[in-house]
Formats: sequence, structure tokens, C-alpha cells
Amino acid sequence: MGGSESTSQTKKSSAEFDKSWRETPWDNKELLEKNLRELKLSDSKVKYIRILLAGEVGAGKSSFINSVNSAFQRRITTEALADSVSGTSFTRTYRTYYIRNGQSLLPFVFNDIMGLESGESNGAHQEDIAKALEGLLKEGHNFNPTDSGKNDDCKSETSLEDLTYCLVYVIAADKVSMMDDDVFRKMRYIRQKASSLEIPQAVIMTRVDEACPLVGKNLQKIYTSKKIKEKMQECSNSVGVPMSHIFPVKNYHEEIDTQNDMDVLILRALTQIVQIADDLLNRRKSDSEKC
Ligand SMILES: Nc1nc2c(ncn2[C@@H]2O[C@H](COP(=O)(O)OP(=O)(O)OP(=O)(O)O)[C@@H](O)[C@H]2O)c(=O)[nH]1
Ligand SMILES: [Mg+2]
Repeated sequence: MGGSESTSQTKKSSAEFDKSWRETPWDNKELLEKNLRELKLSDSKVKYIRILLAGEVGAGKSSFINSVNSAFQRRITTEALADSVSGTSFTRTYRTYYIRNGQSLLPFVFNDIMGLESGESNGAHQEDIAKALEGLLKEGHNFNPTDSGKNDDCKSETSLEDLTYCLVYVIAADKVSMMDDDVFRKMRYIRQKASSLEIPQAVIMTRVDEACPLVGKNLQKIYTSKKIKEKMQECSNSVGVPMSHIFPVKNYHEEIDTQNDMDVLILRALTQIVQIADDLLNRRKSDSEKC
């Protein structure tokens, strides 16, 4: 064996696993997309299930919604505005994002809320997020931390579509180690609230290209990169969500065309999240039938 070959093998063994530890259908984007386009919810009375995205300022919440939309429209879309300089939260109002499927809409929607920041009077107020989980927050609610909880921004009645069916924490892989204790404290509060409402939770881990140069060059190395697994474990420990519910993605941020590997990770993550959300819809349906 030549010297350079053995050096490259040693390098590989230190940064990469020999085999991918999670199977990924890189050649099957069309099937992932088709299954989502044809998805039928387990309760036909419900038009769509709501997925709530929460996370630190600049974690990539708006970019994830744009990325999902781009994957379905097969072109880059930027409806949920994303900020290029993350300081304070760019998203300030509570808004529902629908994904178009030809002439109709897909049966899942997203809400992107203002980012969590450290300090009581900064970022989205945890009480507002708790209200969003219960489906009580009105469309267009302004997340101004100083006047949060205004009752005129709350609904007195909710429909099945207003409820949240999955809470997704969006965490940037390259920033998870530096996340502020205050942000974790806010997340824990939201987590407790979600658990008391039996709302399932998942993590979208963004910016994998920034966290691991190997993955930055080739996204198919996502599940062979030791660094990415380490970051996923960090997310799992920090927010208390099991590894099986942590989905690493690379969001569209500088691309001008959609790309197969990015779409596969995004659609795969979405498939799992929608399934988790639909399980709750099914449980709620069975419970209401028992009453
Ligand atoms: N390299 C890279 N950059 C990303 C990725 N996802 C998001 N970004 C960038 O990160 C920055 C913040 O993204 P946003 O989507 O605005 O974050 P947000 O969570 O909505 O932030 P707030 O609305 O301010 O709370 C933007 O400059 C994005 O382009 C990713 O996967 N990789
Ligand atoms: Mg945003």
C-alpha cells in the first residue's frame, strides 16, 4: 500500500464512519416527493396539520420553510423571508405558510415564530409560543416581547386546524455548542408545555455544511461524518429529543437552483415529521370517538 493511500485512509477513519449509519434514499427523491404530494391525513375532517418551528435567532427556521417550498416548486422560493445578518430576530409576526401543490395545497402547514433570544425581554415570549401550541394565537400576532400575551391577539375558540401537531426545534449545527443557557431554559419551558399537551417533538439540525467541511463538499457524507453525529447527539442531549427524531438538513441559502441531495434530506425530514404529526391527529381522532 502506497504512503499517500494509507494517509488518506487514516484521515478517513478519523473523520468518517466506514458505513452510513442511517439509510438515505439519495436516488429516490421522486418517490419521497410523490408520497408527500399524495398524503392523506388520518382524519379526513382535518384539512391540514400544523407544524410549529421554534429555535434560536438565525437558526434557519424561515430558511427551512423556504427550502421545503423550493423542493416542491422545484425552484428557489423565499416567501418566508430569511435574514442574512443574524443579530436580533428577523421574523416578527405569527404567520401560517402553506405549500402549493399544483392548483391545491398540501395537507401540512408551518408556523415560523420569532427566534428565541437570551434575556426575559428579548425574542419571542415563551408564553406566546405556549399559546401557539394550543392554537390560540391569531394570525398576524406581533411577537413584540414587551406587549406579549395581549388578549386581543388570542382566539377564544380553536378549530382542529389551529392546533399544533408537531413542535420542531430548529438548531444550527455550527452553533449548538454556543447556545445560551437562557435560550435552553426557554426551550425547556416550551418543551414541558408541549409534553403536557402530548405534542410530539423533533429537531431540524440546519447548517450542516458550516459544521462539517466534509459534508459542505458532499452532502451524501451526512451520515458517515462523525462530526455531524456528534452535533446531533449534542442537540439530543440539550433539548431531550431522541436521536431518531433529529434530522440534519442543509437549507437553500445561496443556491440558484434546487439540488437532489439537499431535496432528499429536506423531504426525508419532512416525511418523518408529518408522520409523527399525523400519529397525534390519529390519536386525537380515536380519543374523540371514544367520548
Ligand atoms: N450555510 C448555511 N446557511 C444557512 C442554512 N440555513 C440557514 N442559513 C443562513 O442562516 C441565516 C439565518 O437564517 P434564517 O432562516 O433567517 O433564520 P431564522 O431562524 O428564521 O431567524 P430569525 O427569524 O431571525 O429568528 C441566513 O443567512 C440563512 O441564509 C444552512 O443550512 N446552511
Ligand atoms: Mg425567521
